[in-house]
Amino acid sequence: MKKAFFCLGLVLTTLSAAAQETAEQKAARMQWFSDAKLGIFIHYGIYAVNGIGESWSFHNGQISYENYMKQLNGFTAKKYDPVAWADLIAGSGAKYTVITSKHHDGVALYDTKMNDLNVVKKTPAKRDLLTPFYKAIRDKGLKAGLYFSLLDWSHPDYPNFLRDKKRYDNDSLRWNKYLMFLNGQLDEIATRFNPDLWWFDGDWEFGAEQWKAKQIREKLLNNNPNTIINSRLQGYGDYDTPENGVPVYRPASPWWELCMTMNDSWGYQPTDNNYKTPNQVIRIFADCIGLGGNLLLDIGPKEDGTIPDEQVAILKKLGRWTSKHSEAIYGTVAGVPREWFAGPSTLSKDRKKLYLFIDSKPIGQVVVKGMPNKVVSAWVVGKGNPLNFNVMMKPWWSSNPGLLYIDVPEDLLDEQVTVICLSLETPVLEQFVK
Ligand code: FHN
Repeated sequence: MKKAFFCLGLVLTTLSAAAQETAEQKAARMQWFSDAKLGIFIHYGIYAVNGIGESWSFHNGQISYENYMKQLNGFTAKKYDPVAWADLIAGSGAKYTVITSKHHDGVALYDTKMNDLNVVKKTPAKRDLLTPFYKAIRDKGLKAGLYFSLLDWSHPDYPNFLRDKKRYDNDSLRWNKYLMFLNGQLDEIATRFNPDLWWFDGDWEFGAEQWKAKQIREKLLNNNPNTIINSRLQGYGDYDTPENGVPVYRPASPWWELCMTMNDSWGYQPTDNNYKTPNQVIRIFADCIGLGGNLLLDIGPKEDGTIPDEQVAILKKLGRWTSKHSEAIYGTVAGVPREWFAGPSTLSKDRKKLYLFIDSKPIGQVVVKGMPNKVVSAWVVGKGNPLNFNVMMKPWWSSNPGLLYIDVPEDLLDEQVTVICLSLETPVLEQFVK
């Protein structure tokens, strides 16, 4: 009982720095995230043993719970090399990563003290997989995020189990026991890993009141005033998380991140070969940053800790492209309206450099329509070659900005997406930034 009061005390942390944050303070807290642009999501778990759907496969009845959990016996992590993972992630150009600490199946990737359902106690891997990964990621200077499922379909005090089978309805004692368990895990993760970013999931099964979402937020920000929380905390998060659907228009939130699978699966599923091509991934990435967002690109390692070849290949191709075009990517803001340029674009923070992403082979010159800012010079990003340009249809007596034509010789085109930079005499006005 004593323990119960202590834990609830932790949950019900009151007055906090988090609650009093100003818009400027929030913008400062979110700055690294805004600048980072690319993150790598990792769904690593026992579902990789059979190569089936993470958690959902038992919840939806494709496999029995008992057989799903038999995968614990086959989860070896025997070739797990967190330093190699960190190298690959950093090489892709990602500036942060988000790894599953626990998916909806309740199996923790670290040695939680709150129950026995973790890879240390229940699998041949027999070790905490998060600590060495966090070290490797932080050694590389990357930000470290953790995915955590609020719902836990395995926990005996969690109301929901299978799609058509509940454990209970309206039992506040059991629910409070679950909340103590949940908060116990959050406390140990906060203490041991101190994530730069909390990526919650599974909030849809209950409302903010029931989760005590406000208290969770306050607790995590009191623990680390610089941490960031994704949107999936029933209204108490910091940024939006559209999933597997590229926004066409800029989302309402100033901070957002598209989370996206490389094929159609989050975890390792060998039968799913519906991979996006590197070109598609790069173009989607350009769309995201052009609309002021980030891309959180998912990989699903095999049970032994190796990353499927197709996924490695995509990360490497992405890495070549991000490294060549880094000035147009990191630390930029959303670009100019599509009426000006028919493709994604970004702007430097001072809005005096406009980066145009040319994602197909131009027939003739590249055109920018209606931009009032005078161009001082233009070049190919990553190569530096100066480009010729001229303005047409701008009579001296007219305020019409005219048409800006830029020559982009074919031999300067990138094999994926070419980026050109226009250096402007004056900043693009904020009202024009998409
Ligand atoms: O149910 C999960 C799913 O398995 C996966 O983890 C994704 C990643 O964003 N989130 C949930 C669905 O929104």
